[in-house]
This record gives sequence, C-alpha cells and structure tokens, in this order.
Amino acid sequence: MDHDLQGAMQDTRARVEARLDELLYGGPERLIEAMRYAVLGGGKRLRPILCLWTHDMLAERESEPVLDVASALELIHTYSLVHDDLPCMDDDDLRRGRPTCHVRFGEALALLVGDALLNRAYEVIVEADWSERERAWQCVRTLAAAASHRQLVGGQALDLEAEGAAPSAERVEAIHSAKTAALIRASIVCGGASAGATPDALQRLGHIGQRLGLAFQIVDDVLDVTRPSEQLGKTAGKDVNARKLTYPAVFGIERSHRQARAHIDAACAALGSWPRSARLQALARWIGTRLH
Ligand code: GRG
Repeated sequence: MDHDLQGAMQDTRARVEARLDELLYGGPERLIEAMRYAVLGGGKRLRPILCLWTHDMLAERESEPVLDVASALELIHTYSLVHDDLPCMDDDDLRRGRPTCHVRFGEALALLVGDALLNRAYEVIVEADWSERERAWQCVRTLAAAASHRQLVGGQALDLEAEGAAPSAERVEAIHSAKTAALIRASIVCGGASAGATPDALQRLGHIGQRLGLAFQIVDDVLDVTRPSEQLGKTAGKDVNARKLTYPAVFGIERSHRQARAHIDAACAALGSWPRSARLQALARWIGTRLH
C-alpha cells in the first residue's frame, strides 16, 4: 500500500479510536466493558475515515464536531457486526481476530451491546457542540435512514431470506446496496453535510458512496472465498457454507473483480471534480487493492 496513504489512515484511525474511548463510559460495569470490547477491539475504521476525509476535502478547516459523527458511524457499524455475529443470525465466533462479543460476554449481553451502541450513536451527534444545528440534523437524518428497515436492517432481512435462493444479479445488488453500501454512502454524505455541502454536492457524494459501498462489499465477498480466516480476522468461507447470495456466486470471481474496479473508477472520476480529492481517491483505490 502507498506509504503516505497508510500513514494518513493510521493517523485518522488513532484520532477516531481516542474519541471512541472517551465516548464509551457510564452504565452498568459489565455492559460498558462489553461495549468497549466490541468497539475498541480493532477494525479498519473505514467509515469514520471516509467521513472525516470527505469533510476535509470540502471544508477549509474542521470547524464542526465531525469527529463525533465519524465515531457515531463506527458505533452503528459495530452494533451491526455484534448483532450479525449472534447465533440467531450468522452465528460467528471470530470477529476482528478475537472471539465475538457473545462468545466473550454471552448472548443476552451482546444483544444489549448492539442496542446500546445504536442509541449512543445518535446521542453523541446531538450532544456535540455544533455551530449550525441544521448540519447535525442532516447527519442524524442520513444515519437514521441508512440504519433503517429500508437499508441496513432491511438488507439483513433480505440476506436471511436469500440463503439458498437462486442466484440473481438484481437480488444480490439489492442486498449489498442495503446491507453494506447504505452505511458507507452515509459516511461520505455525513462528511459532506457536516462541512455544509450544497444539496447538489450531497447528491453527488451519495452516488460516489454508493459506488464505493458496492465495491467494498464485492471485494469482501471475493476475499471470503480467496483468503484464510487468519488473514481476514473473521471466519473465511462462511458465505459459501451458508449458501449466501454473493457476487462471486452470481458472477464468478473474475467478473466480480471487474465490477469492483468499474465502481472504483467511476467513484474516482466523480471525485475528480473536487480539487482536493487526491487522498479520498487514494482511499477509494485502496478498497480495490485489498484484492491483490
Ligand atoms: C444485524 C442489523 C444487522 C445488520 C448486519 C454488518 C452486517 C449487517 C452484516 C455483517 C456481515 C457482512 C458481510 C456485512 C457487510 C458489511 C461488511 C463487509 C462488514 C465488515 O466491515 P469491515 O470489513 O469490518 O469494515 P471492520 O472489522 O474492519 O470494521
């Protein structure tokens, strides 16, 4: 990976982790321990990085509490992973290279961890020190829609229904768009909203986020069949074993690669209309290089 990109990602990751560490306190001791275990135990922090770097691309300086919005995105993402790993869902025992939250703390507490992280996310945004409340409202609205029954939760429901179903391009795109792309799209849109982007710019950012979100999930699907668990930090080959509807299942590996590349190229071309987009474009390319 590009040395500068790696360093910049690491710096942003460290900022986000320090903020997440400050945000998770209070409540019953065992619950907060489990919440901190789930959130602070690794992860690429892609969504917060996308949010912060989109904000930087558009704003002269970081004047709004975008670090709190970025942290909220990670709280929602982590809630979805904790719930997804539960025995009634994907039933996984490895996440981010460690035992999953329910394996370590029990199913009931893991369920509550997810509930608590979701609510904490919105609380963090509305309690932050905004100079323009309208921007906070836009971020909350964007996140609530992305995490809703139409998007993240709806995508998970479609995913459960689709296990063992006949492979279809429309179906796999609908699932991935809702389950994965929605939150990645929201990360980029919230970065723009917190910087006061115009409605037109927010719409363009949404299209870019959609492309990157789909590319990210296609790459994730391909890695699931091509990499071992030790490299992934989660159980490899789960999709095939669970007869999941994935891009490789529908298109094969080579065509999946090509589709991911096409989404990334289109996202970079669209980003090119912003003069300070180089770092975000490098990050978009990095999503594809995970395949190499
Ligand atoms: C349970 C409401 C609910 C939703 C679950 C997140 C999710 C939806 C399912 C997890 C399984 C899966 C393949 C999700 C697609 C999104 C995805 C690739 C998640 C993993 O994201 P990374 O790679 O994880 O960014 P880290 O650990 O780096 O944060």
